[in-house]
Parts: sequence; C-alpha cells; structure tokens
Amino acid sequence: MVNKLFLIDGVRKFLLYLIARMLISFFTLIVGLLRHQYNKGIKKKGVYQMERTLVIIKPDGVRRHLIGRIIQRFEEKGLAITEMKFATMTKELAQEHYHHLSGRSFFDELIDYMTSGPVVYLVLAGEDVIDIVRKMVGATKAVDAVPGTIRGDYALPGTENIIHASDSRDAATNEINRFFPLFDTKKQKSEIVHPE
Ligand code: IDP
Ligand code: MG
Repeated sequence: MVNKLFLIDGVRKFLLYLIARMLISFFTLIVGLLRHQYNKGIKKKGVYQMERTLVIIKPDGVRRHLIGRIIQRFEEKGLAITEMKFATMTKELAQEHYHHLSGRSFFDELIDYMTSGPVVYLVLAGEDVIDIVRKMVGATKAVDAVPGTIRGDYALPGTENIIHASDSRDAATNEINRFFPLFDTKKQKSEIVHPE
C-alpha cells in the first residue's frame, strides 16, 4: 500500500516536471518569436543595431575651412552624428592616440601637427560605419587616395592629410573613450535612429 502511494507520488512528480519543461520550452519559443518580430519591425523603421566610429577633422582641415564640407559628406551619406566637439588636442592625448607609430621617423612631426590647432571630434553611428567611413576618408598617403574620397579630394603628400577615422571596432571603442571620456555607451547602446 505504502509502495503504491510512493509510486503514484513519483508519477505525479514526473508529470509535473514534464509539464513544467513543456511550459518553459513554450515560453522560450514565444519569446524568441516576439524578439524576431520586434527586430524585423525595428529594421523596417530604419533603426539598426549599429557601430560607432571616431572621426577627427585634423588641424589642416580646420585651417582650410573644410569642416562644413566634410560634415556634409557624412550627412549626405545618411550617417548619424551622435557627438561633436571642437578642441585642441593635448600633446599627451596625441602621443597616446598615435602610440603605435611612436618608433617612426615622422612621429614628432605628427604630434606637432596634431597639436598645432583645434580639431573637430565626431562620433558617427550606423551599420558598418567603421568601414564605410574609412572608405570615404581614403588612403593614408595622398598619392594613393582616390579622387572622390576626402583625402583624395583635399590632401597633398606629407603628414597632413585632413582627417582621421578609426580603423577597427577595438580602435573605435578606445578612441571614443579617449576623446569623449564622459561618453555613456550604455545610454545609447542598443539602437540609433537614422536621419530621414
Ligand atoms: P591612417 O590615418 O590612414 O589610419 P596611420 O598609418 O594610422 O594612417 O597613420 C596615422 C597618421 O600618421 C596618418 O594619417 C598621417 O597623418 C601620418 N603618417 C602615416 N604615415 C606617414 C608617413 O609615411 N609619413 C608622414 N606621415 C605619416
Ligand atoms: Mg590609423
């Protein structure tokens, strides 16, 4: 009799366990479907999972009154500007920013150039924005920069080449944090609305 009761109790527990597992699976499926639909809706509305990149209009770009024309290119492309700042770079920040070039013969000249006057810092956001902006910026050396790119249209041979743009996700994160130390990535992390 006692054995029978234990058996019934065991079967009941097993059934409850099965029902609980089925309910969990069912809710997981529903949540997955809802998230899928939500993401589809977001894409349709022009809101994307996005990347960010740091752009610097260098001192020669500012001196040559190219700020407006450069920003216009990014706006016309449809990229969102999420941060913007006008300031002169300190020597310490310039050395940190170009630390990977510290052994090169042109390093001191590069630091003098980057600290020679105010620059414009921009954070641009959008899908694949890092690669898109690098393509818009063009090759480092003026002789290689294709016409139609910013450097191709405005830069001549030498250290001065108008503009900087992050070249990878890691670089973008480091550079945004370097020049916008109060930047709150969490605040705007998930989505950004593109300009119409
Ligand atoms: P990037 O700006 O296209 O990413 P990097 O190789 O990271 O190119 O170089 C950083 C900056 O250092 C360049 O934008 C340019 O101002 C300067 N630079 C790079 N290579 C040379 C060079 O061979 N001679 C003089 N200046 C250079
Ligand atoms: Mg670089």
